[in-house]
Amino acid sequence: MRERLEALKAEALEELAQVTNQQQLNEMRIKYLGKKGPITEVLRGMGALSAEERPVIGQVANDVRAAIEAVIESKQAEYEKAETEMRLRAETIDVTLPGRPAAAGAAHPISKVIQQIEDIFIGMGYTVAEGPEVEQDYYNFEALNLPKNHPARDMQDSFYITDEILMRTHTSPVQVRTMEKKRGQVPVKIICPGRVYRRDDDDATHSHMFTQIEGLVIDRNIRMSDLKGTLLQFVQELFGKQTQIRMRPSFFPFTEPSAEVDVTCAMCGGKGCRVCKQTGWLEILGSGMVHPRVLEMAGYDPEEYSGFAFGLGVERIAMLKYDIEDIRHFYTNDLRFLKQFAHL
Ligand code: FA5
Repeated sequence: MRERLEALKAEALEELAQVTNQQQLNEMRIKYLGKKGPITEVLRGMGALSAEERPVIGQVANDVRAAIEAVIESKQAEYEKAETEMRLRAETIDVTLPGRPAAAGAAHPISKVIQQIEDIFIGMGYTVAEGPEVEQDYYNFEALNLPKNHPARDMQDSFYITDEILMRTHTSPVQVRTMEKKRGQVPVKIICPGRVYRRDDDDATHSHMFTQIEGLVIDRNIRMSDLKGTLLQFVQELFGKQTQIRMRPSFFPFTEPSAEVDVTCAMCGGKGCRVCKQTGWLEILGSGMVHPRVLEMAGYDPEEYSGFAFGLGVERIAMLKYDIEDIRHFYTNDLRFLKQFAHL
């Protein structure tokens, strides 16, 4: 029996020396150490031995088993170490590798220009008001001294939803809504940014949907010079200290007198160029002293109060400030265009 065990040991160790992978090792473990393996079989036959021989052979059997186990364990440890190393190598993270920047979005250039303009007026003590884009004919026209069939309605070709409801053509209805809310109290000092809609044919300087910012100030003793001073301060903050303004007499049914306001052309500094059509000036907004009829309809006594108002086109201002030649760029969602303004 001793010889049989020694032979088993030699055979097992030789076979184990040939083992090259985990699967073969598992098979060896089952073959030599398993319940149906040769060592167990030898041990089962020990009943036939004498009482003296039994512990001796038992010891030999245990030694053989221990020797085989030791080789298997050491091979097992070797494989585990190799596998761990392989996994570590595969999962290594190079912490010195520069990260991939996440693509971040940015506010639309028009939103940014609105923000810049709001900041300037908030700095002068104005608050920001808002009104609906789907508006009543009354607020968009009638309360602004433009009764039905008034020829000046043609100045702003409109999208009507019903006879009485339309897409607002300008931000001026917010003037009326604000005055109604204030119920005759002064001062009123608001700006109102928002989208407006007109049945204009789209071209390089016109869009059927664009953005205006309305301004309205009402108090006692508000004069045309206040309007001029405010607008000069505004354009110099927005375009630079060298910028000048010029007021040209104009007509709006809701202001009297009315003026269109030009700024010195930023491209040529006022000398005359292609952009300003050699005039040195560019138009940016409409303005005037609030018409007494408009004040009266909104609950303000025109004998006691006066005010000025203006309405500017944000896209036109953005085009001037950033040298953009076509208003349609703002609305065609070309990322190559939009990304240029991400840092503003
Ligand atoms: C008005 O809309 C008046 N409500 C402005 C106003 C307010 C006058 C308060 C007096 C007192 P106007 O139609 O001119 O005015 O438009 C004002 C500005 O909007 C223009 O100076 C121009 O910059 C811009 N604008 C007008 N039509 C378009 C268009 N189709 N596309 C882009 N911008 C436009």
